[in-house]
Amino acid sequence: MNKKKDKKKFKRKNIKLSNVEIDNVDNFTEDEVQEEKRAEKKSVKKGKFSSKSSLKLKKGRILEVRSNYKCLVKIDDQEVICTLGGRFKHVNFETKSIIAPGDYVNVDISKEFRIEEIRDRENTLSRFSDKEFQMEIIIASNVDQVIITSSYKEPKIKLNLIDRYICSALISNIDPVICINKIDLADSLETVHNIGSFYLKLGFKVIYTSIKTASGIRELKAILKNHDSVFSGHSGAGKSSLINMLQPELDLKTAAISNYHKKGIHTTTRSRLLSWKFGGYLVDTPGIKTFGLHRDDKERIPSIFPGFSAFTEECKFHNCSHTHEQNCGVKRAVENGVYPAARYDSFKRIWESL
Ligand SMILES: Nc1nc2c(ncn2[C@@H]2O[C@H](COP(=O)(O)OP(=O)(O)OP(=O)(O)O)[C@@H](O)[C@H]2O)c(=O)[nH]1
Ligand SMILES: [Mg+2]
Ligand SMILES: [Zn+2]
Repeated sequence: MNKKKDKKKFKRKNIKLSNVEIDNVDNFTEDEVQEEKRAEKKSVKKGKFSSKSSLKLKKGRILEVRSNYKCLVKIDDQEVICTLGGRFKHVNFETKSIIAPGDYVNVDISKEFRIEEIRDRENTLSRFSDKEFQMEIIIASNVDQVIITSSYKEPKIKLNLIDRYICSALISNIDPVICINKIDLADSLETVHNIGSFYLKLGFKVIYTSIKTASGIRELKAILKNHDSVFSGHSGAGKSSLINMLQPELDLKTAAISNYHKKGIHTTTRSRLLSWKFGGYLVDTPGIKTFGLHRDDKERIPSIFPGFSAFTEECKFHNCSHTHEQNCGVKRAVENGVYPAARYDSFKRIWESL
C-alpha cells in the first residue's frame, strides 16, 4: 500500500497557567504527591516549570470536556473534575477546542484540581468549519486510529465522508479503519463488499459489522485491542451500539433513527474517553453532518487521496493537482476506467470545497 505516513503533526506547544478551583486532594497518598514533587524538581532543573515550585503536579488524561474551562480527568484510577483558567483561551485563538478528550495534562492537586499544562499532542483528529476563518474542532487527541463508522443504510453510506476522514487521518498520522455497519440491512453481502473492496485493495482496514447478527464484531475487537481509537461518523451509524456490543457494561445511550428522514437523532451529545477491558481506550463521539478539512492542507490532498499514488508518476508535473493539468496520470486512469470515476468526483468535491 502506498499510504504515506505523514510525519506532520498537529503539535502545539505546552500551554501553562496558574489559578483556578476544585475538590478533594485527600484521595492521593502522600507518596504519590511526593513522587510528583520530585518529578517536578527534575523538570525545574530542565527549565520546564520554572516559577511553579509550590505546585503538586500529577499527570492525567482528559476523559470528557464539559466546557472550555471544565473537564473530567482521569488521574491514576480516579476521575476528577478539573478546571482551566481563562488565560488558555488567548493562547490559541484558532481553535474552538482548547482541551479535547484524549489530552494528557498536568494537574495541580495542591489546593484544587487545576490544569496547569496541556502536554504536547501526539496527534489530533480535527475537523474545521467552512467559514472564511476556519476554526478547528478537535474530535479527539492522542489516538492511534479512527474507526470511520458508516451504516450501509439508514442513514445511507456516504463515501465522500469516508474519503474526507481518510485524508484527514493520513495528514494527522492516525490510522483510518473503515467500518461499514448495519450490513444486516443489505440485500446481499456482495453489495457491501463491493463498496469496501476499493479501500481494501489499497491496503486500508475495512470491516463489515452488524449488531443484529454480530458479524464482524470479533474482527473489530481485534483491531481495537491495546490501541486508542476514536469512533466517528454520521449520527445513527451505530457507533455507541457497536461499543455497547463490545462492552455491554458501558451501557451507552443509543436511539432509533428518525422514521421520516432515516437519519440519526444525535443521541450521543458529548465525546467521552472510555477504557476497554481488553486493553486500550476508545472515544465515543457525537455524530457529525460534515467533515471539513483545512485549506492549508489542500495542496496535500492530490498526493494522499486514496488510490492516486499508483498513477501520479505519469503526471507531467510533480505537484500535479489532477484537476486542470494536461498529461495527468490520474485523469488518464479515470478516462480509461482504471480508477473509479465516482472516487475521482469525490476528490474533486473535496478539492473544490477548499
Ligand atoms: N439494523 C441495524 N441497526 C443498528 C445496527 N447498529 C446500530 N443500529 C441501530 O441504529 C440506531 C442508532 O444507533 P446508535 O448507536 O445510537 O448510533 P450512533 O452512531 O451512536 O449515533 P449518534 O450518537 O447520534 O452519533 C439504533 O436504533 C441502533 O439499534 C446494526 O448493525 N443493524
Ligand atoms: Mg452515539
Ligand atoms: Zn495528475
